[in-house]
Amino acid sequence: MTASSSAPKRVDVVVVGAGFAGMYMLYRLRELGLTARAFETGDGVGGTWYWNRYPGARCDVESMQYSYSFDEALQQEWDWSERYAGQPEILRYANHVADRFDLRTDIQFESRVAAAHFDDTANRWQVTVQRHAGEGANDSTAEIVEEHYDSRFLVLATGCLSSANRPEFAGMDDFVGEIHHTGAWPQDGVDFSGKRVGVIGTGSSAVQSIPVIAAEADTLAVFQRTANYSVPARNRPLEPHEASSVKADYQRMRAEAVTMQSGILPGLPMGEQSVLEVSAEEQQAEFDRRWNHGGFTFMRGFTDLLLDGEANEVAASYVRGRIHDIVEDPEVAALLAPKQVVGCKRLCLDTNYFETYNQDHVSLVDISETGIDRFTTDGVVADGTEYQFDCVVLATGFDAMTGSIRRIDIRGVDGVTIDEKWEAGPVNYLGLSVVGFPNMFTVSGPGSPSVLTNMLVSIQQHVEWISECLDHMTTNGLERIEAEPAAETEWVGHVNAIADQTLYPTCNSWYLGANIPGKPRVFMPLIGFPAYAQRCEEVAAAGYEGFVLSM
Ligand code: NA7
Repeated sequence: MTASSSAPKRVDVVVVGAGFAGMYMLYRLRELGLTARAFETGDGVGGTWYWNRYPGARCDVESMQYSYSFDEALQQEWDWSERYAGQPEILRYANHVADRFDLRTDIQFESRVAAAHFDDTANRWQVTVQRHAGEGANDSTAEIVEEHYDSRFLVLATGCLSSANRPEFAGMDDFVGEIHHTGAWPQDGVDFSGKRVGVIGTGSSAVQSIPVIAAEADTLAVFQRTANYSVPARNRPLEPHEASSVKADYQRMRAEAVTMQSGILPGLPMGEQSVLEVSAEEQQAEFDRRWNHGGFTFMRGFTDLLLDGEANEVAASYVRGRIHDIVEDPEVAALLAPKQVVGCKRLCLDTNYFETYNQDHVSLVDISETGIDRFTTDGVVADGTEYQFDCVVLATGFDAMTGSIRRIDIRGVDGVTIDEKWEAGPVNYLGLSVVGFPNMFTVSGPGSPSVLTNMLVSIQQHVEWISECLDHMTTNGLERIEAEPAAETEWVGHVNAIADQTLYPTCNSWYLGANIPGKPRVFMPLIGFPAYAQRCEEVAAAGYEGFVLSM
């Protein structure tokens, strides 16, 4: 049942989402003196870190770097307990930020932005928000109340990995056990003790959760469609002196991080030569050093690992060798050893992932040829065999980067929907703007470095650029900003040309949308943060080159 509220409320900006992007956007809008309202589907802040509560969920960027840098007192007062922060701690941090800056008063929780239609005459967005009313908010029979907002700007802070990919396997509804998606995990957790558990997927969420689930479950079977590369995270408690030395030098470190392609300071110095220029012994020693250090630094020892197939194979075969060393059963090791380019699908960081397959109650089911056939009342059928479970975990990832935008009914000029506009792929200008959708901004949208970087770094850069743009418009009495078609075309070509110089387009990754049936195969993120940030600055300095601004 749907009820509609009265006249639209007028605000300067509607922000969609209250993750790290939405929260910082609100903060900046307040500083500009603009009225803003953020809408969030969940009942709390944190975005990705609100939803991904699966066991073992952890950030792959080191905690001292995965935080906001815009407020000196904030970065000095917050204490991280581990080298890589776990989800509960990141969520506490998000809540701390919300409280510290009193952001909740401008956030409406349990409220979904269902539609946003651009009024071409008034240059304003008409936004429809849906929220469940009263008791039983999670009950589908609860009344849905629609509220309407009339806003000058629309900021989509919807997150890159927030629209769960939930494959529709035949017979799923007949299954009598529990089914949980890692990206929409129950707030109260899941008790696996004494249970027969199946995990579908072997991406990052699976790699992080499998060792933790295995420690609790009676039996665990993992269904693997594509073997994935993972290197040890080497997570550990942070020593007090490590945190204090970073804090003493935070400003310099943050400034240096943004000169890195990924916006992340490397744990070990970056390599300066091709892996093919050094001897086999030197290759081995360098990979050993990085493997033992832990983390993404593994891929940063040589200059060409993601540029040259032969160079990549040296790193790939090193990881395969490690998998064979760790996994005792050679047949299981062979199945776990990936064949594709290493780093092409996002590299995973783990804590005892491959070791977990040495436990007697853990098994690996190869579905590379057959896929999942169907669910039954008691379990899952693959390759003609039924596997019985009490609980199945879908670690099947996300409709990344565009999913949470496309599920909103967004209509721009002439009523064109964002779905229509992006039918052949998410065209955009600077990953910030889309032709035909004036006064709308995407934070870490497709076409920007986003998921190839420390997200907090990219979010801050985008939010600050958008804030300065809105300030410029307000100061100059400008009502409307829209990207020019030629700029959009040039930008899409630029993003593709850079990707094509690398090995990224060679495998079926979610960067390409290849994990979602029917999604256009387009490399969505832009490689390289520093050149991108510089281009954004130049565009602004040149009076918003590539945009049309009008009264
Ligand atoms: P990912 O990395 O997209 O992994 C999803 C996994 O699920 C991957 O192994 C997929 O196999 C598998 N998958 C997806 N659909 C199916 C179906 N229909 N049948 C069988 N297996 C399937 O998502 P994650 O949540 O692990 O990680 C996402 C990002 O979050 C990660 O990169 C970090 O940035 C954090 P495939 O490889 O497609 O054959």
